[in-house]
Amino acid sequence: MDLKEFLNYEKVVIQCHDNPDADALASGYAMYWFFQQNGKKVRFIYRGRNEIKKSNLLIMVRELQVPVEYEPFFAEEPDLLITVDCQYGQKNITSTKAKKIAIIDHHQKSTSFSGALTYIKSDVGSCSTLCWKLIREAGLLPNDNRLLATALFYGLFTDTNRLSEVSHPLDRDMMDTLVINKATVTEMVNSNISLQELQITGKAILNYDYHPSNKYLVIEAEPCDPCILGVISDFALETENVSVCVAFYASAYEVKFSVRSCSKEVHADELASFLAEGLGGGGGGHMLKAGGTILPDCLTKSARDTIEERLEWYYDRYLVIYAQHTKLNTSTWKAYEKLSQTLGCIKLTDVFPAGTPINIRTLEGDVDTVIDDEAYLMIGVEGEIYPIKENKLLNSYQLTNFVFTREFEYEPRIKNRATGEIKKVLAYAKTVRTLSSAIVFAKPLEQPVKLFTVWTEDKYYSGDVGDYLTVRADDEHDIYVVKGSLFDRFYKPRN
Ligand SMILES: [Mn+2]
Repeated sequence: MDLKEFLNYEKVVIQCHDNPDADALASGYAMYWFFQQNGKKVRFIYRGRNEIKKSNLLIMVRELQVPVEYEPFFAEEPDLLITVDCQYGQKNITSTKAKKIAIIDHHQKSTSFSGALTYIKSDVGSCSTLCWKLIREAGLLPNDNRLLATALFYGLFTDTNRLSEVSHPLDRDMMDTLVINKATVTEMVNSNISLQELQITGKAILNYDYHPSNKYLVIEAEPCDPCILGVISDFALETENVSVCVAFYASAYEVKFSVRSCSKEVHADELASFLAEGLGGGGGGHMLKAGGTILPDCLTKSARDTIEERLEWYYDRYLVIYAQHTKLNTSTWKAYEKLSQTLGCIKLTDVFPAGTPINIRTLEGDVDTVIDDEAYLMIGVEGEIYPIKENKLLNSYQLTNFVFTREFEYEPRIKNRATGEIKKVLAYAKTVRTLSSAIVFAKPLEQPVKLFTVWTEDKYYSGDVGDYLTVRADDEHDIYVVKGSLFDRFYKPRN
């Protein structure tokens, strides 16, 4: 989506969802500012039955001068209507007539409305992040308006449970870049919960549902600000013999839930996507903290029954393998030969000098390290990035002088932590080729597994039915999972 194309429209209205939250307000603010800076007439409205009354949002509108107007009876028909943090045609936004409609959102795509221009990225933490990206691409610097920058930060902050559920690198880029009014954020953060919500928190905790066999807790709250769910689940996880907690509420518009895990056998983000799968929502987050949404229309029973049932499935479905202590009986498995592959690699001293402290940012997360002469980065077949030492690299791969190219959803970047200078990696990437053709035994999985490999004792890899469980012929503990869709590309049956 290129915002500059929108400058051809005469009358532009931006609308966020009814009962706006901080992310909706910040997103609309960013769009409003874009048109205003380009000398266009623009309005930013919200509709619905309720006027903003939460105290943190009142502070936000007042202190950050959010140019939003409450227009329950809006009757004009703009040339362009941009809906932010929601999708035109859905229940949570009152419909406004318009000649052209554009949608910017970070929720799961669910609009059936055709003919709209859409920019929907459901894996980022806030719509503010998307608006921040769009207005930068259109040539504006959000930091030129400190109040807007603060609003964008607060939008991400509240939509990701105080940043604890942030996982996308774009969200991190925005967090690192924005220059904000800290005092205003502190003021908003400390007016976040009303006394009534404090009571909701207490009542919810009294009605917990504990499952001793798998040590998880399910807590239902009355509909409330989603941040309350994070408060409840963070707090409840501190209880002894509780290793996973799911807190949720069900309102007419959505079921929101928050997942916390301190069990190494349960990644919170994986459980969150499992709970929401096929139910019109999605999840975000990381191993320890995650959250998600389910659309009530997709439920065939109550939200509580659905969540309880899915939790039971989740615990029943996996076989857990600790590769270090496991010998698999591979006598009936087929033998395969590993095919030669080309991958990418980057010598880190080509990017910054040895001794430089760096931060590597990828779709999978951030890594901090210091460059030394032996340090390389590998770019795997699916674009995943991981560090590797020179001797290990030369043992398995042959370096070539060919340039390496590929498309990334988010191109990894390396930041010099001493100077703040940021470089993208692709310009430094060369092609490498595998040297040996290892022999492996492999078998398609009949049950999902969680595999702790020899190298990753505290983090598991998930394999689903149809993926391959693979063991190197020369090392029975070298067990790993290969995606079913990729297996034929990497291995051929041995004759
Ligand atoms: Mn949002």
